[in-house]
Amino acid sequence: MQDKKFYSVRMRAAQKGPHERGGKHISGGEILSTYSDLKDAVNVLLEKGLGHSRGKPDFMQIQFEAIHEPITRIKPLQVKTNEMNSVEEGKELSWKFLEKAGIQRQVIEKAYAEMTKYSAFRGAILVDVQSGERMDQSNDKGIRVSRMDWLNTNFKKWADHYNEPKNSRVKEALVLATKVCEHPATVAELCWSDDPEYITGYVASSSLGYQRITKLKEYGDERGCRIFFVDGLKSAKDLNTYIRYLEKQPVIIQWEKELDKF
Ligand code: WAQ
Ligand code: MG
Repeated sequence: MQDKKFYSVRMRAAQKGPHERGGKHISGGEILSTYSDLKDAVNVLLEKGLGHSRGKPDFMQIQFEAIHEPITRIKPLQVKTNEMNSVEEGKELSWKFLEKAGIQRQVIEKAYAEMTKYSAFRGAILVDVQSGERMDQSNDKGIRVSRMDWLNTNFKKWADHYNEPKNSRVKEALVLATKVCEHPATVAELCWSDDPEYITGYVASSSLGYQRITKLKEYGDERGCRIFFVDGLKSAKDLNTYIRYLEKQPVIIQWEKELDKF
């Protein structure tokens, strides 16, 4: 069967002017939509940006474009929730997971020490697991992963089956982590929100799955984190191919109960 045509719909919102003129990042979002659902998709993103805990935006851009590349379908990462008593405990567990994924302690230490520099970005930064150095040259933007989604009916079936939260935040984060970890150059991802009231974060990798950690920052803290630890990107060409995958490769997450048994 031939795929329906999909459109990539993207939003970014900022305060005190657009991002490129120094405005504060408020919210961003990405959806894959059919033509007939475009109105809803734009509306969902509009509402996401308007009612945000980081503040009222005075700049917003919403755009859509047709996707011509074939869409890859991938299974969601396995989810586990780790209940924490404190942020310290949460941070410690995130270290353990990153080490388990094969990242050396000094690289994790450097990433943690430097991450406040990146905590107002609207995208993610790439860190080389060999050198601990940042690899992308996106300045103060970060790399924004796009063109991925999970059709709601399939997501709800999955959430019912595993008794996982059905909110769009968990869905969006799991979609992003699944896309990012599918690429062989990704060793692991470390993430927590820049929304002041949301303190659950995660470490994800193809072998660890999506490990939710219920306390990774203090309430009220607006500093977010999104780091992709990468390996094997030996040339500028490799790096560009990886970034192109993150930004442009269309991916739909699809869970099939029948397939899950094997
Ligand atoms: N691509 C790259 N980086 C992104 C993207 C994207 N599409 N979206 C967000 N970021 C970066 C950006 O720097 C944000 O500041 C930071 O991540 C946090 O984004 O309970 O809500 O959307 O399982 O605030 C994780 C836990 C929640 C969910 C993460 O992130 C759960 C979250 P936010
Ligand atoms: Mg946010």
